[in-house]
Amino acid sequence: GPRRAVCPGSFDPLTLGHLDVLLRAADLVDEVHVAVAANPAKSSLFTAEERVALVREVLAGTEDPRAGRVRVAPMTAGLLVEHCREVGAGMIVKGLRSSTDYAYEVPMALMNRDLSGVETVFVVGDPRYGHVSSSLVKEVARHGGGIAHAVPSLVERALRERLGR
Ligand code: COD
Repeated sequence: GPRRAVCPGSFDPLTLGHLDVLLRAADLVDEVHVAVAANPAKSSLFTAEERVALVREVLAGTEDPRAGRVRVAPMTAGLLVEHCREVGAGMIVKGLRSSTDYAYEVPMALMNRDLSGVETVFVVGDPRYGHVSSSLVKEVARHGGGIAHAVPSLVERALRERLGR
């Protein structure tokens, strides 16, 4: 059958760093399933439905042929490995920006493999987006700074609307 990978995250909101990881994951497998999670440790600016819709709209608007192999859904299962089982994926693909990401990601990768055998594959983030995170983008946008270099234009518009600018 088709090889499937899950790309999980909060995507609050989708950045160009995320988009690069999703499209590069699509180079590795037949189907990428973006799992939009509710991260209880973070308070979100966009609802899960809004975050899913933004990722879908951005993918639908890109000319990149890899976008056609990427699906987007909310993560309904509590555990990521359970979501992987539900969509039939044996692989998780994530992006690494720095040693901080590595330190945060490795225990989760080991736990997920221990729980279910699912492998986590890391792509090294494009250095153009090494400083780009959803939280920094929100903070800069909140204070009126420019974020056009960090997020797709649809997301930039959604942020301006949400923040009333
Ligand atoms: N360049 C490269 N990679 C990037 C960039 C960038 N500029 N920005 C983000 N990324 C990567 C991140 O490293 C991450 O891998 C991914 O994109 C998503 O990032 P976020 O910030 O949107 O998502 P997170 O970190 O909040 O997501 C955490 C999860 C929801 C994946 C995690 O909490 C989880 O798996 N939860 C489910 C519950 C569960 O199974 N828990 C047990 C885990 S062992």
